[in-house]
Amino acid sequence: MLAIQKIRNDFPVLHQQIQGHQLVYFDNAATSQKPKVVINALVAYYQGYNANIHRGIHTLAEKATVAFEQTRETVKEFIKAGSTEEVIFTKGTTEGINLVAATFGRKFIKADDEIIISTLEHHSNIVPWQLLCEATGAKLRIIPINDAGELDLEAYEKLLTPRTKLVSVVHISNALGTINPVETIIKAAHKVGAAVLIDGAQSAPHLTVDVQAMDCDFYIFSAHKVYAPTGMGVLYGKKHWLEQMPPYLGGGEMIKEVSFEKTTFNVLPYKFEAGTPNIADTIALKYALDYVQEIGKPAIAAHENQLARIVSDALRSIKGLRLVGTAAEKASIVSFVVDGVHHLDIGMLLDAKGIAVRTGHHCTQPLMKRLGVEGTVRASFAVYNTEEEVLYFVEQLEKIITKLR
Ligand code: C6P
Repeated sequence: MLAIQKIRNDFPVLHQQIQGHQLVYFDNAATSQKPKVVINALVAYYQGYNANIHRGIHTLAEKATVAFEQTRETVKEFIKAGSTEEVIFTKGTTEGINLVAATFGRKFIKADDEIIISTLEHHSNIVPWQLLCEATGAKLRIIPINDAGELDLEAYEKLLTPRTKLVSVVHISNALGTINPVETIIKAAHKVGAAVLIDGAQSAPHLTVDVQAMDCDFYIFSAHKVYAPTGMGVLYGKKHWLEQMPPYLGGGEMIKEVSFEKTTFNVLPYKFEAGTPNIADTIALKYALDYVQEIGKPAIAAHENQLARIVSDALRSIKGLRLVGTAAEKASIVSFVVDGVHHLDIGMLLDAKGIAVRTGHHCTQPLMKRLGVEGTVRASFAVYNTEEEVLYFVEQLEKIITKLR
């Protein structure tokens, strides 16, 4: 059992009233709240040792550089990467996927090659590949899903051919909560020689991730969904791929030597980190990951899943309400629609009771189309949510639905 009240005290933002009601924050799949240790780490950096990194020999620069690189070490442990050379800092999941599309794509994807994604993907794991296909003449193939929101693995196996150069799939669907069988997907892709990118935006906060055991070629996540600041993310890539890929952005830090005739590039991971990075937020990420590890991901997941179970069970008995996404393997995301009631109206009326949920297409328009809905109401849970909040949510939702009908 988690000491929830103690955990809640670590998150200052939770202790406020919204429209006269205690805030209930169920929009954690969009971004999670930040514990004091993370906020304090930002303040400590700006008040105590703000300096650029990897450049100066003065004391503050050295201190900032050490703290920045400590985060790389912590991330390496957090996802069980083989070395810190394989841990590239980015702005977030979106930038990480675009980086791979631009660089792996430029090097390894040619006309008539094929890239496989799935129906479950977030727009950031669709559009970069469409742009790449337009530029190269490669083709995009889509793994279909069943009505529960699970990938059709038989169809996937049929899509795999020697032309497949990359498979890029989400680990946990942000819209439905489906947990994809990534090990099976990766094994099958490797059999035809394709590399695999896992969009870990929703799995990094909830699942224990071991990129080496998983054997993915790339794993990408955003710091802000793991209790760390926005504007910071991680791209893990197997060293042999990263070494062969051309740089993404050109500029300071990513070079070894520059002349007007020719530039040589820095070693990994710096080859992919041009310009002054997001130093404060990167430093703060270490504090967020340490916070998560101290509580323990299995304990966090068990708690969140229990909340999701209570909500799902309660919602099933509401007439006219349909859960969207009922996969056997699910994370703590509950999406639903209500007959005759617009999801936006439900979201606004929940907000009036202090409850924050996300409504809309969740940046997964093709998925929404496949499921025959325009959008859903989505409640997503984090370590600081409580059973009391979940029961309040169900009670308020029932009242809202009765009123709107
Ligand atoms: N999903 C949500 O409310 P960025 O914006 O780069 O940090 O992450 C993009 C992204 C990519 N893949 C998945 C599976 C995601 O869930 C997200 C972000 C948020 O669901 C905001 S759209």
